[in-house]
Amino acid sequence: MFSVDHMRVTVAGAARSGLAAAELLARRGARVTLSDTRAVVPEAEPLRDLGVRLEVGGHTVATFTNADLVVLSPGVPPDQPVVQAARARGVPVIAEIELASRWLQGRVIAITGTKGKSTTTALTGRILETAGFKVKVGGNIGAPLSAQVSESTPETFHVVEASSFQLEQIETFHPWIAVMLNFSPDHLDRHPNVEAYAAAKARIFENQDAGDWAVINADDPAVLELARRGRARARHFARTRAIADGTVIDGGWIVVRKGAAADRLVPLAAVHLLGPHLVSDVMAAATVGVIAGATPAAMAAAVDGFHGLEHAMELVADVNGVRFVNDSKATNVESALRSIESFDRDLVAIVGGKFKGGDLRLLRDPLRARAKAVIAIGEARPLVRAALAGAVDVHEVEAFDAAIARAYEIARPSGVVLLAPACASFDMFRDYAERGRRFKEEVKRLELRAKG
Ligand code: UMA
Repeated sequence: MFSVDHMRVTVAGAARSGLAAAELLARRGARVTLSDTRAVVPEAEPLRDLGVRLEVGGHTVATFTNADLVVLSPGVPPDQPVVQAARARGVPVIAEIELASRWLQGRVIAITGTKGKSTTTALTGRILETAGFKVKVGGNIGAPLSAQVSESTPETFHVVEASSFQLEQIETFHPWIAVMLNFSPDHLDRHPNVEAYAAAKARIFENQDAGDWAVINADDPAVLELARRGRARARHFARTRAIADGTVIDGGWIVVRKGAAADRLVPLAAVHLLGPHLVSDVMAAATVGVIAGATPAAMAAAVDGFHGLEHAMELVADVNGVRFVNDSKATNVESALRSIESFDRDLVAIVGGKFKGGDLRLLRDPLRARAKAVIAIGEARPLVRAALAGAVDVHEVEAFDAAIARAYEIARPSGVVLLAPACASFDMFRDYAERGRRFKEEVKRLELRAKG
């Protein structure tokens, strides 16, 4: 059993992941220093009672080089000098999910991909719960894995959303089921290139063996390629390709096909999510359900009761015939592309924010075919204009509320206003959730005004 008793452990980043990791480590007997660049971190103060030392206002080299172990929060870039100095001194540097996973007693079902991770993670959790299993849902979805350790039992399924930032720093993290939903360029502000981002994602399969499962999107050639070297048994799902073996759509049902036989899992009529791409996520979750032993009835009931996550293709309101859809979670080009393609016509898309890389020109054709206009917001306004001008009318609007009001005017009388930024939110908001909430507040205001 992994022990940190009396070890000097430095945890970098004192937000959700770092606070949970520091608490876990302190309770397991480590001498913990929690280090953060912020000058004041009030949330960390209670940890002093557990003996945790706080270092605020920056990371000092000694705190990292004198440690026996360094644990990184996902948002802390691993290539910064203090981390490199620790590594150069032979200090192991691991991710918070790596730390937590060393103490989990239950099995890990890890879900990664560029788009749809949170939806699939949440739905997988619901399916397994409905089937009567003991389930904990966490990871990148917002609940650090470290906080699940104390409640982990051998029967627990830990359904873990795993981001590239987390997977980048694993060592022994070993999912019983690893799911890869899709792959396209993202996070190029953090990873040096697409290859590095891909390599981080592919690490989800790295510690799997023949007793494990890899759930793979066979519609996506990049996923097939990244999964090729894995040793786990593969289960494919495909929404748009005909495959002889795996989870497919047939006669209005999600079915699992094996040669000539096909078992019905979930009727498509039970899927209440906006956008065909979300059906792929449902298929991935159902495939995990089959492996874990959930009955089709439990799966169908869970899917039927699932109306999606906040900020992920969330239908906010219908104001005088104009529908408002919040996809603030569409923080990369691929996600925005999928959400735009979910509508047929009269679309007004709000695009922009802090650009993370990717090719915005991929949005040209889909927008040309269905959009009345694009409202460009945030730092990326000029990039959005340069990428899309000529294919669709682009209006640059500085203030977020004004952007929404302009979108509404253009979408009238019966269009769709879609927040699908294709960019991160950090230029204007704390995170995508705040951006989504602000969108919804503004829509509510429009709704009240429209009602007089
Ligand atoms: N900090 C430092 N040094 C640095 C950088 C940051 O000390 O060099 C500090 C900041 O001052 C702050 C803390 O680190 O106090 C922030 O750490 P964090 O960004 O890891 O924040 P957490 O709250 O711990 O959230 C992390 C994930 N954040 C990121 O990956 C950026 C959350 O994913 C995740 O839900 C949470 O752990 C629980 O597991 C969010 C996310 O945006 C949702 N993820 C990206 C995405 O989905 O695209 C990958």
